[in-house]
Amino acid sequence: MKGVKGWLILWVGLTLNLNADQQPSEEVAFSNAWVKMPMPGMNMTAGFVDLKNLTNVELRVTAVKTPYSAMSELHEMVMANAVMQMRHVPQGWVIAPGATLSLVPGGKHAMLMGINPAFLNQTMTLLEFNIEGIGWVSVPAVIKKTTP
Ligand SMILES: [Cu+2]
Repeated sequence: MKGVKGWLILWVGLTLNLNADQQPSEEVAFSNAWVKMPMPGMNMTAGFVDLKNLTNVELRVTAVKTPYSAMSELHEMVMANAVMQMRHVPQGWVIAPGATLSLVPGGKHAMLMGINPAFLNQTMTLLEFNIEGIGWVSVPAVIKKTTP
């Protein structure tokens, strides 16, 4: 948990406006967007969504962010030495034309770190994804206390 205090300080003075960054997109369709409420005492969590490519070309998701996480990364779960491990995927993921990228518990996910304490009082947030050649697109995401 090194650096947590530094992240908290970064949040001081920031104004959170859930609507400011919203960019409706004709290139992608979102569904099932949600973010897990962090476990008590933790300041990291994960976000999930289905992201469909509505275009006729490949799209690459290259980054994720939210209004409440100081640092956010694209992660996936992989088996290494018979143990499930979480890995950062800096190159992101390609979505074929018409295909859907699913971020789900136990699989690919948006790793959200340095969670602003104000997040704990919210019921909604935004998941924002950077798509190569398009820019940032975002979807409102329900905050849930447990995995459904
Ligand atoms: Cu992760």
